Amino acid sequence: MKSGFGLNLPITESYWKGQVTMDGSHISQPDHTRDEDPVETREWLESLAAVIQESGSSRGQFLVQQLLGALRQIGVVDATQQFSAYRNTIPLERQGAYPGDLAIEERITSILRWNALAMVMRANQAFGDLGGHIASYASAAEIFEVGFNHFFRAGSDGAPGDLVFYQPHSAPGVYARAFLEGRLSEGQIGNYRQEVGGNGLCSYPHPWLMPDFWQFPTGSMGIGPMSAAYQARFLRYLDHRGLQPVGDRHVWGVFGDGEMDEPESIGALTMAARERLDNLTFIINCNLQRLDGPVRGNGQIIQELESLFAGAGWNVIKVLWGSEWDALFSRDTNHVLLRRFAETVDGEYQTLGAKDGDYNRAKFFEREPDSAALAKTMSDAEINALKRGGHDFRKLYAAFAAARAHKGRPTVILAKTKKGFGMGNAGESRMTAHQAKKLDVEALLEYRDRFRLPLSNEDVAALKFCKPGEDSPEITYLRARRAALGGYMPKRERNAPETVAIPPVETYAQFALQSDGKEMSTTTAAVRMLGGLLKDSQLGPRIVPIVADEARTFGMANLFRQVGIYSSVGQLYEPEDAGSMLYYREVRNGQLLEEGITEAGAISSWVAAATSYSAHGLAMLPFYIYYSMFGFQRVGDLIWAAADQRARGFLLGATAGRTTLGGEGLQHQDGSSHIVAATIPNCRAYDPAFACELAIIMDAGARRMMEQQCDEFYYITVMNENYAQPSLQAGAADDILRGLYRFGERGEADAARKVRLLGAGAILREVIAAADILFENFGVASEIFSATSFSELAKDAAEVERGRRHGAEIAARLSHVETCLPGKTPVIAATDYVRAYPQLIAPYVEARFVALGTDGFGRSDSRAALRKFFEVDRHSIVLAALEALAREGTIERAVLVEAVGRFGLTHPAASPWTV
Ligand SMILES: Cc1ncc(C[n+]2csc(CCOP(=O)(O)OP(=O)(O)O)c2C)c(N)n1
Ligand SMILES: [Mg+2]
Repeated sequence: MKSGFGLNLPITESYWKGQVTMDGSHISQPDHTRDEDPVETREWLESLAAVIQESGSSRGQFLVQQLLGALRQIGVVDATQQFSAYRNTIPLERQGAYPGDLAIEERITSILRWNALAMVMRANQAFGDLGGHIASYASAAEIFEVGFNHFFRAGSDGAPGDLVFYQPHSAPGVYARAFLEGRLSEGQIGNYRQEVGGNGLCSYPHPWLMPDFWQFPTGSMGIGPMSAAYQARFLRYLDHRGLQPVGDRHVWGVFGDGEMDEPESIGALTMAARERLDNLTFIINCNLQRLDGPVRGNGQIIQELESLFAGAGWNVIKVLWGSEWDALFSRDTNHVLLRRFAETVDGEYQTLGAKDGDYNRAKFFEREPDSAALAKTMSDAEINALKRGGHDFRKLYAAFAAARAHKGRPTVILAKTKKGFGMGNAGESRMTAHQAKKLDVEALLEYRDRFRLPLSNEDVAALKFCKPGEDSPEITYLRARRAALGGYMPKRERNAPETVAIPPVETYAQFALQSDGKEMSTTTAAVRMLGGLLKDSQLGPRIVPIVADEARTFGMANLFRQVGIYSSVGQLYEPEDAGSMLYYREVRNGQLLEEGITEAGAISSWVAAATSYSAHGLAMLPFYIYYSMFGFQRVGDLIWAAADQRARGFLLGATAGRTTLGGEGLQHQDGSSHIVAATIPNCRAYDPAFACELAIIMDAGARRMMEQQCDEFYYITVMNENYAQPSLQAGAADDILRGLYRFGERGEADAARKVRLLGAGAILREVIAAADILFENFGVASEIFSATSFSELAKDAAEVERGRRHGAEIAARLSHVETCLPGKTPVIAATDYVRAYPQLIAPYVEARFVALGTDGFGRSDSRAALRKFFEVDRHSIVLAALEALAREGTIERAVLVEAVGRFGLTHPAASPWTV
């Protein structure tokens, strides 16, 4: 195995022989990988090498393809994963010249590294429990700097720029840069992770906390990669719809190699490739480590990721070795280095990374005579100075440039780095690197020397921030580079330059406001209103309807025809239902985003649209309609991040409620989404019973988000139960928005036997029926309220209560709960959600408060059976009211017993939440 391997074959001998798998393990070889005739094998390999020498590598590849094709034809399937040799994808010959000033960029990077480190250490010296990370940015500094100095373009003159997703725990490095740029003060970076006083910096990118700075929340691993992919797609969507040209705007995302284990990280890879998103580049910081230890100690994460991304259809560029290795590679005529690399698992690379040149010579180079010979002329210091590619500006630049130029596919740059690069014994490639938050003075001095920082011993000991003067070459250079790229980043716009007017509610929702008892479901009403809004010449084009393969479920098939389904390639087939009115119409300027069965993908699209006002300077109004159970419960963290990102849009939780979605059973019936929604500060959540309430909420929400540019979003549950819809009552609108309005009454207002009945969503109708029964059978009068939002009520009541403690102005008024429910009249509240939902207002109600709800597992049955089972049906409400009155001493207990008998209400002994 000699002569042939003088060529640059993309694979090593070990791979050919099947001795080493991608995970690096020496597999127990099945028959077809055992070399039964090494002489014959060599002949084949030498022939291939000769062909490549004679006719070039593409001819070689062609022949191999033919051979593979022949194998497949006879049914022999090649099951190995696709990856290339463990070296840089871009060879030295194609690397090109570096356009920057390497010396200055290195100095800047050193200063940034120091300031980032000092920021974390200072915070922890002052308050031991503040946390923060040093090692991640230390590994990513060059990646960020190549981006900042040469690629990341800021928006300027009103034209939006590139979108960059920053690896979250590298935030100190991004702050350090903004400090040099003069955008953050010394006081601010001195207050890293000390935000409460108002002049601090948040731990990770959070637009909520730093609304002029961070654009995208990435702190929860996996959300960044998925959001980046859908952002890149959304740019195309805006372009194809003629709303905003995508131009050469690019989406960049720097993510961790450990982070790629999150399902969300890889959940959109095939979408990005399918949509040919060449405006998208991921840079994976492959420091081979995550928090606890190696990402793949017994394998090779870079090879695994290459195989994964290539398989998904991405362009893969590996940046593994720095320029110091170039000379070694050129001397390595028989590819011993590639063989050694292939045999070295990541756990080993980590150990090598933590040790010095001497150890690397003994444990890496001297394992084979050929590699030992290669390193023979090198000193230990030279071996020590061999850097990984992710720390080499030239290699990274070539990769970024190739990514940017690549057409037709998204690109991933797999950049091999060292975790804690430069931290020496305090963290470099150490198992504990991720958690390292301090270096002792000796290590700091070493750090200073290694990066030649202009700091005295005292400065180092005092963790002084380093900032060259305004006229220094470093600051001048840094400013010039950013000026050439359009300005500083990250930077976030708070609002869209122009607002969008919302049409009067009567223009699209008159049918709901004046429904006169017509039967329909609130889902039907919502879809009809959406259809009307889409027709408005101003707002219509800005609406983004989104579904995750449930449009037909919610009666939205008419939108296929009305606005078309977005498809970047149009429709390449004649749809089966071409003749029908509502045929499945895919079109390049289609408006409906039909995401398929990916709630995570659909919500990511929703976020892209809901934050378009800021990221693209173009306000859009997305409506994502989904099974409510597959929202907060399934993709709750993505919704939390959307809130952080100040999303503005509508989430419509359809087929909502535990008993209203009858047959679907335990996994589909939602009894909890309103509880989760209530925990999100800028989410306004409503559970309207009637279409007219829905119309009022949609109108107000659209106005607040689009006209007043409020950073809030709306969660509305809608049901699939058809029932008679009353018209809007005069004067009810404001109270509908506050969360509670008086819907009606039974009996005299001053009756001795009286209760207040609150119902929400579909259960309001049970409440109304209960009021009739109470009056007709027991002479109990009721006031009936529609509780459109217990969470809105609770927020208001809590504000007033807090105001009273603080003697604030707000204390002069009553909360809406107190206004509607004064005095001692017992309150019975029933919803299609768990009891904890109405109980949100219990502390603010003076009277006895009884909550009925659907705690427990759902199950399949009719609505009536389910309501009886969960005890939210009319008779259960009657019982609850009578029991409350009995406890107050207003009625005799005997009345209760009589009611149980009269309605046959022998409830099973076991409560619904235990079975
Ligand atoms: C969803 C989620 N789970 C866990 C964490 C905690 N966490 C923060 S960083 C980290 C390790 C990240 O490793 P990697 O992605 O390889 O980044 P590196 O620091 O090595 O560059 C973990 C587990 C998180 N932020 N988000
Ligand atoms: Mg890592």
